Amino acid sequence: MSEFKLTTVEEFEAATERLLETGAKVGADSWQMRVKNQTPHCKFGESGACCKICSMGPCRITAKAPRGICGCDVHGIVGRNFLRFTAGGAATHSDHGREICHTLYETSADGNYKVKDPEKLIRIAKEWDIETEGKDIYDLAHEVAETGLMEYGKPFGHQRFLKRADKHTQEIWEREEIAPRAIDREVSCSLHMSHVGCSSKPEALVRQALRAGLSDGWGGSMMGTEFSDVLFGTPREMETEANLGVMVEENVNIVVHGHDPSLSEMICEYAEDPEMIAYAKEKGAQGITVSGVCCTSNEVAMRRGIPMAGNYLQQENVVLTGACEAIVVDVQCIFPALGPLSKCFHTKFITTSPIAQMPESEFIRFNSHTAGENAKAIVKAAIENFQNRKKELVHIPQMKQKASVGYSYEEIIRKLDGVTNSQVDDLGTTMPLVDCVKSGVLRGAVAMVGCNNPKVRPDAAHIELMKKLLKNDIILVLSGCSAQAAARAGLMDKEVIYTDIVGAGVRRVCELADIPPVLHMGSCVDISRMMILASNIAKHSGWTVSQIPLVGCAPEWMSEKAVSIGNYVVSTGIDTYLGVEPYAYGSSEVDGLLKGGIKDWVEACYTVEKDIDKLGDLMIERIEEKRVALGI
Ligand code: XCC
Repeated sequence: MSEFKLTTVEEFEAATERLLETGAKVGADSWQMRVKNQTPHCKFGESGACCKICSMGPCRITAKAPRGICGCDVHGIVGRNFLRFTAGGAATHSDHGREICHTLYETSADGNYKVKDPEKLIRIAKEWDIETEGKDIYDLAHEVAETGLMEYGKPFGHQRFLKRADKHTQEIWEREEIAPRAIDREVSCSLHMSHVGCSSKPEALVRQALRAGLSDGWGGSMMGTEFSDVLFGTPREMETEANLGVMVEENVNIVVHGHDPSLSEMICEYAEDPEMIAYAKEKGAQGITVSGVCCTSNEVAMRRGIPMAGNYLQQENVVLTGACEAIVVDVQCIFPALGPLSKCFHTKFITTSPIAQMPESEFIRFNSHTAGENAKAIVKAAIENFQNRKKELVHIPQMKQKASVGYSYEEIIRKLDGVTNSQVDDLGTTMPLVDCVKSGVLRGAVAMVGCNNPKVRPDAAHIELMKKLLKNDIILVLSGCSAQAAARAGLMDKEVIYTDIVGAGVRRVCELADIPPVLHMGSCVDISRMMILASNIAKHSGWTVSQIPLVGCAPEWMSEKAVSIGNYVVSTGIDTYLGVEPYAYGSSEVDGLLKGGIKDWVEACYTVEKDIDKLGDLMIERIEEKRVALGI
């Protein structure tokens, strides 16, 4: 067995404790303190039984007051809240996708943004019946971008990308009337349905929640992923590192945080510019290190090998190192706490998007026309800030692991092709993977995704579940903060397969395909890559998606986006396991639909289990049940 050692959650926690001591010295607030102030949480809010959709209330449902003033019962109230929660997530992902469409529209041969993957662009154009012959690649990019933008508001028809799904899944969407129409329409319709005096029937509200989720996963998010690939390159296997130890004390440290790669890609470009590096040296540093937090980090790790400093609940830690010259953010998952926290240090907290404006930040408005100038100004400001460090506050926990990342759908197929070469469609085949599952070398797969949530011991659920599943010969595909938890622990180092953490079957497959046992597929929007993978497995194997020994899991989820994701994952036929309750348990009807009833519609549903070990057992059981049903 190998010498390789995982970093434990206890080691993560000890590093955080040490950083919080620095925080205490400078009077910094922390999420750990705020959690204490906010606990216990309001039970009405947590169970979804509080309605403040009109101003007659707020109405809170109890045994003594079973209906709101309008007469809506708890099932209607919880259902409306659940739908609004989903709509918030679908809007957020999809608006990110829309921004990427706009960036694609702005590409030009001599501009800030170029087409890096023309093949993918041509493939999408053909899929969308856009003439490609004899067309300049930038004219084509503009036409595809405009067609993509139309997907948000088109008056008729359904999302174009639905045709990518296997036939059976498409038929389910059609039959259940959940095939998403224009993305903005699904979000608006969700708000309309949940307005005072509209729907209060749980079935109707949950059905729309599924449709809104699908407009995200097979609409906005999928465009976000695909067009980011066209713009910045489709991820290929790449070596990088993860955890706070990727920050370098002698260098200017710039941390990128958020979700939209348009900004972080530019920052990375300029941080590599010899002129900027020389300037950093002039200011007393040895160089410039860019690292990342949250999904922006995943984006640049997947395409450039930029190291991942941390995930969602590590964002304050990067500032607490005292060695962060600038934390540069775009949109989503950014703590407003970074404003006051950065003031306790020399750190510049730079916001860049009109979508995410925060007090006590420096706002440098970023847009595609001025992207180069903006990025250069940000890198320069960080360099000039190096001399303002308070040396006595600097402490970077010396903790990092190697990680192989970059497993887009295309890259997974390429890796599988290395094992057997059997083309099925123009993107290759998933059959080697299917054969491993059929033979039992792999028992199945889990798509593990999502955030950190202080309701769960941070990162512990992700990492412990991954270890349990790997031991049981279940391979994992990951995204978002789950992927970063794995990378920080060392589970993305290919060496991990030579330890007893990994079962013999997973080891064999990983050795043959030369992959780590947990595959980093990207950011939150890249869960759309997982949908393509699942549908193509269904197409190639002849199974339906719901028959594949595959489940989804978000053990530490927290955001509205996560619920939107969950809804499109179950609606694609993949049972989904959560470690945190959605705000829906106040209604037996809504709760019952989510955890069982919707199975009659989409062949999959949710399971919620807060005991993480049990959650793992339930997933393994489900995978084994699916194997028995398939007779494999
Ligand atoms: Fe945000 Fe995408 Fe959640 Fe992480 S996982 S906390 S949503 S960064 Ni997507």
